[in-house]
Amino acid sequence: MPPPVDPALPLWARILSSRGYDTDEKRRAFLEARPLDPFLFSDMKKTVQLLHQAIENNGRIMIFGDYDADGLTATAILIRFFEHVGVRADWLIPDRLDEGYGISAQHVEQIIAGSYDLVITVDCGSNSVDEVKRLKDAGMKVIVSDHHVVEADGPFADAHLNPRAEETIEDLLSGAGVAYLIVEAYVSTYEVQASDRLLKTLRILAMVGTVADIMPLVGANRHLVQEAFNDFSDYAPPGLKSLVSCGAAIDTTTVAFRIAPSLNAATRLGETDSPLLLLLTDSVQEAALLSERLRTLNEKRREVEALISKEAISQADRLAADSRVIVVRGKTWHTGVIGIVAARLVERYSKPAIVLSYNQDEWQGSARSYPGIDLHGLLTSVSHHLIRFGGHQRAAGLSLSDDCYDDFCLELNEAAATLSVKEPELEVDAVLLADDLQKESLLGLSALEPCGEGNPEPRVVVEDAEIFSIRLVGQGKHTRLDLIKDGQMLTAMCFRCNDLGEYYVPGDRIDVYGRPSWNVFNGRGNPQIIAFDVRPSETAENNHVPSLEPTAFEHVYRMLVHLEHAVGHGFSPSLFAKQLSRAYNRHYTGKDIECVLDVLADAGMIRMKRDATVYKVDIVENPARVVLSDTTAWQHLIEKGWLKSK
Ligand SMILES: [Mn+2]
Repeated sequence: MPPPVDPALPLWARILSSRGYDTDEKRRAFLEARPLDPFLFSDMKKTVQLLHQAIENNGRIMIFGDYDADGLTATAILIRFFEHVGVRADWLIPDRLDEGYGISAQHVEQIIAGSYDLVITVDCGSNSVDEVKRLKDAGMKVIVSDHHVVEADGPFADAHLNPRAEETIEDLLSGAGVAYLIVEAYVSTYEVQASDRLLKTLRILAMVGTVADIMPLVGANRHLVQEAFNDFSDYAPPGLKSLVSCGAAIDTTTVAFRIAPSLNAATRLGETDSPLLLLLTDSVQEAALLSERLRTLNEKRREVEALISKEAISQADRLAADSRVIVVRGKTWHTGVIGIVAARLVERYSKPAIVLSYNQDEWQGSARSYPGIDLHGLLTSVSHHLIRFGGHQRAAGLSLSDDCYDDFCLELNEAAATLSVKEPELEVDAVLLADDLQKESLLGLSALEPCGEGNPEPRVVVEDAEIFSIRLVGQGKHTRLDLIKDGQMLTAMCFRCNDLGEYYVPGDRIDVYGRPSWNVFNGRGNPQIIAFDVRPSETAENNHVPSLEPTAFEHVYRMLVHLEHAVGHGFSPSLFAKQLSRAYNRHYTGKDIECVLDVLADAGMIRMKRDATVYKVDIVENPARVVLSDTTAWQHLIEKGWLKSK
């Protein structure tokens, strides 16, 4: 539950308040985000001078980038800048599949062979000490611009720009964001024609890198993304426009789910030039051809992924039901898509997943975690089986030799079994009040946009609403609930959810969790909530004081045995209560059921797992003889007066 917040504040302010912006001043600072002064980077002045030197001398310039959407847009920003001031810059982007991230010894030789005067790295380089030194020894000036965590000590490049290495910079910029600031610093120092237009276009590219690289959309990033959205239709490079379907508004969802995947799909399949050329072209015709090419590659990526997913799922289905981590492998699986496949498996099985593919005499894999499980910690505990691994809590990469595979799987599952998994809690920013259902209040939420990483979409709970009607919509795929809350109507849309009707009937009181909005349809507006969860109303349940008779335990246990197969797969206590009430002609509520289940579990008669609103129960075969009234849970009920003892 959110911390207590002044209920007199408007909804948007209460949301910000619960996110830590708990004074007017902090809220204003959040909303009126400012750009970052590029000269806060201690090496920015020097960077600008090096750039100027190269431009004046018409020097040979090399941009070394990265193959993901952030690295590609960062590269495009600098190439476009040099082109604008009349200097050609070459680029080098490593191959995602054969070379991997960062500058290698071979790249260094390749760059030296090209006898460049200035090398600028973007979105990489902060830890490439030896490579940079080698370039400098060969007589080149090297500017490293990056945003990854710096592990190397001391200055090793002619200029090093990395927001993480600057004490005065708090913003977590993307690689493209850093590249953009280089240009901004340059045009504020030297005269550049039509610089206003140039900056607007480059800022749009930086926005794509920022959103694609999942940078927090607060502070300077929030400002940059807001401005770029405003400028998009007038100043975006034709390549980006061609990736957005006609008429679609530009927002973080479009960038994250349309633009970035299209750019990434090409490099996943080993093609680096076409996405970069798409970002560089000013010709609408060329943009159309290249975006068609990316669409084809993205289609192909989807096909490859679908095929591997299918094989992975059939392997995962054969794994023991009690395995804690899904590990699957395929000799020929395409390494460019195994990360996406792992994410699909996590979604499907609600467990961490590792997908391995055989490459260069070892199994190379991509791992994704399930909320509440520290994946990096888990891999660390079995690292003696691994050749390499790295990553963080939610995602990691790893490699292992073929003969380690079985032991690795075994020990990984053992390690995972010892973890206590925290149930993901439903976090909300605010409790929706009756006044919040007004048009002004709901439209006022637009002040919080753009939402994304670091500034999620508003999540609220509507407590104790009464169901007026339940309808299936969208060819039976979604559910629409019409609700009455404090005498007002509102709609809850539950997308990709069509079984609510089995759990609830009109008249039931529920809590709805979701994103509130003002929905306009056919010229008429009404309050709506895009629901991500619906639960029996806690207030209504809490107001109900259980008054159980000892027979309740027998009733529940019998029903569990009767429904043994079904309850093992998960059920809602309120639905169970309805069936039980009907069977025994006595009124039970979901809360009664929960109390009874607690006692049965305490007595060792059932094993119980709770996942959000869903309970899973296994009946213990031949349980040890126990007296229910000896359990703590029973005593607890007696103390509360919820159970009448004989
Ligand atoms: Mn990056």
